[in-house]
Amino acid sequence: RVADDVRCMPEEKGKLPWFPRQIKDLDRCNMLITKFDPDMDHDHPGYNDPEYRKRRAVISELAFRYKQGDPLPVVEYTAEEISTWRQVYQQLRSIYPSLACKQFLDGLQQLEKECGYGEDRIPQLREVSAFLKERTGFQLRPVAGLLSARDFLASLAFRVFQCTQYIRHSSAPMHSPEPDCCHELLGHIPMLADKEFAQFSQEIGLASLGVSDEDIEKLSTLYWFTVEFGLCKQNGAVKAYGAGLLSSYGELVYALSNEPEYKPFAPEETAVQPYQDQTYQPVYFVSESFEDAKMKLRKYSANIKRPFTVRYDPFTCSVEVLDQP
Ligand code: TIH
Ligand code: FE2
Repeated sequence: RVADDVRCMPEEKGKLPWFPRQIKDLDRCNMLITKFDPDMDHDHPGYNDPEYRKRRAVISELAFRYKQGDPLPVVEYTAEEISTWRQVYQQLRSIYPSLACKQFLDGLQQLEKECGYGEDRIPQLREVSAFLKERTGFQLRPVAGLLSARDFLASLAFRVFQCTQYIRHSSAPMHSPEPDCCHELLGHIPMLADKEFAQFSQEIGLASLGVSDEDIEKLSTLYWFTVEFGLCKQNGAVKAYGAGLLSSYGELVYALSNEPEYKPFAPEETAVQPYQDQTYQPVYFVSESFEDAKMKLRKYSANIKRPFTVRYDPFTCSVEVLDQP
């Protein structure tokens, strides 16, 4: 733990913040944010449910023990957990065709056909990771809860997606302020099966390596308004591609109603837009297309001050650092 604390100290003058160079280094990218934890947050629907908290602790332990390259842990879900999943799946599945973007619907259809997705069981990270690896090279690793932005973004640089494995409390299936397996499996995974979106995600990750805390804040805000809560135009209609929308029945319906404000996606402005992490967003950003979002993000990233450039080497799963002073 001491090493971690030192690593997270505010950057010393002139020294680059540490960042992972090899996929193995992701074992050190594990700084959790506990603000939505059921043991810490009195408003969490599981705060007064000791059984739920015990279950969370068991599943967290699996993530704490995980090392890069280990087989992904398998969780045997209880009947109550599967019933929460069923409710979430049924509700969302019925509105996806009219509200989700095409890439998402394609990904979900493949997962239903080839990866055991359906309302009767919660898919295991192990099988989903193998599925993604074949599609876009993304792989999963288990995480015990909400990660710090720096660590979460760094893993994307390696096409590694850190996934929670517990499920939301049964009393609140329509929205959760913290990630859970419904959010990962329904929100993120279908999108990560799309090549263009996978590349977009990795590029945000690569842009984050070794940048200042201030730039991490901006990149994580960009991530928030795209990967988590992004909307895009398709055939003249606005559709959802953000995982935070695609895993929350309540917010998906709200986001595509005429209640919230829409703004065009423009990285310089989007990066400094204050955001809401307790409940629904008051404002969403709409991209013309993924291609457009990717181009704009690339332009934005190229302007972040960093005394070196990075390149990902897929043969060794490592980041090469070029032109370092
Ligand atoms: N609000 C999402 C849901 O209910 O599934 C979960 C999260 C999105 C972004 C952060 S947590
Ligand atoms: Fe997420």
